[in-house]
Amino acid sequence: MATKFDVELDEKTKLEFPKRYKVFLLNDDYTSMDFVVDILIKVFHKNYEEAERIMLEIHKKDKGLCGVYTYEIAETKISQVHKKAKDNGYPLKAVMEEE
Ligand code: TYC
Repeated sequence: MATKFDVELDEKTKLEFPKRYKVFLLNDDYTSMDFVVDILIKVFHKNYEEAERIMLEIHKKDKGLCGVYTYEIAETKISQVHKKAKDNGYPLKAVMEEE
């Protein structure tokens, strides 16, 4: 049975869902298709078919959705992409947008 105490507790413990952020890869003229597929598999946990589909979508439409995450996870994915790209001499870029 709800009491005055229960109502006050509910107001104080109101929970908000964390905001979610879409992470996109951007097209460029220099990064190899195989490298982008590899990034989609290793960083974004896509299977080969899905990774190839997303890579071709980016290649044709200039950007493609790779996943939706909380802010810190999105930021980590972007850092991982930029580090792997830099280590391999590619200019591949990832960006995030609030959902
Ligand atoms: N456009 C690149 C090429 O022709 C391939 C590519 C796809 C690059 C997706 C970046 O996010 C990207 N080699």
